[in-house]
Amino acid sequence: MKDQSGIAVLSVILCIAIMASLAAAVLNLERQSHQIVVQGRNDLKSQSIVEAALIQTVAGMLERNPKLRWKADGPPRHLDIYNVGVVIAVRSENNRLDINTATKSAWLQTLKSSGLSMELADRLTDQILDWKDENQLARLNGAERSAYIADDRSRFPANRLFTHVTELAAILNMTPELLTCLLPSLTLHSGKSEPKGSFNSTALIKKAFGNPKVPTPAHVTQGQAYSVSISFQNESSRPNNKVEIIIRLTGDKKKPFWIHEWREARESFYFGDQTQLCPGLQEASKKL
Ligand SMILES: [Ca+2]
Repeated sequence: MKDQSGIAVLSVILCIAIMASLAAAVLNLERQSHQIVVQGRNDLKSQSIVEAALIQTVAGMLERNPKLRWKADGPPRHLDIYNVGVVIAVRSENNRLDINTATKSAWLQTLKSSGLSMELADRLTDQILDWKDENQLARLNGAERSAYIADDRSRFPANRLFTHVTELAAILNMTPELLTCLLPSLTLHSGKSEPKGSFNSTALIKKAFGNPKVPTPAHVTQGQAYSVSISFQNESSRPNNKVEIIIRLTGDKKKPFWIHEWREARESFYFGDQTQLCPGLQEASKKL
């Protein structure tokens, strides 16, 4: 009995230590890199709910018992945190197109599926690839610095990897309508050559890369990036609180995860309507 109770106490202490390290990681990272949260979230209760939800989510993803461990890409979870109902969805960033590592064919497939003609999809793909490759040699349908100068642009191809998905706005033939359509399907964090179409993918990714009809929860993997979307209603604050946090599980016990991005509702791409394929885009694409 003594041994068993000793193991139980040790287990509790270990659990508390993990939770404390997760909490410290969240607070540290938030202080370091999320001024927007500090500026925009004056409601301390809402902030506490988001932090608690994130800690519970990561703790669930790191749960030692495989049967209890949280999976990704399944139905959303409903938790009660500080007497507030919170909905949490964990999605693999592999469900999105990585704008730095996607192949030409993956871009073409995505852009064609968004409703662009083959010709327009081909042009934009070459322009996107020209923007991020190191050289100044324009591809067949692409554009380098001289094309931007001829179009009176003040921003020119960076000739390096993208640093944020919204950087695509500066591409020569990108339109705000097309970018709005694409953003929920894009990432910087999968490192894959093409996305995986899962039940939780956007309508665009499903159309381009597979269209599963039922949720297929997947085991989480150390080293991979995940989107954690958290939404809840807190009576004492704004009617709808929505936050999307992109994290990466590190496999390091001292720093179990990193936060890549922390998006408030207005800039979170996962809270838009993802069941529709870019309404109105056909009209917008005629301007290209
Ligand atoms: Ca280039």
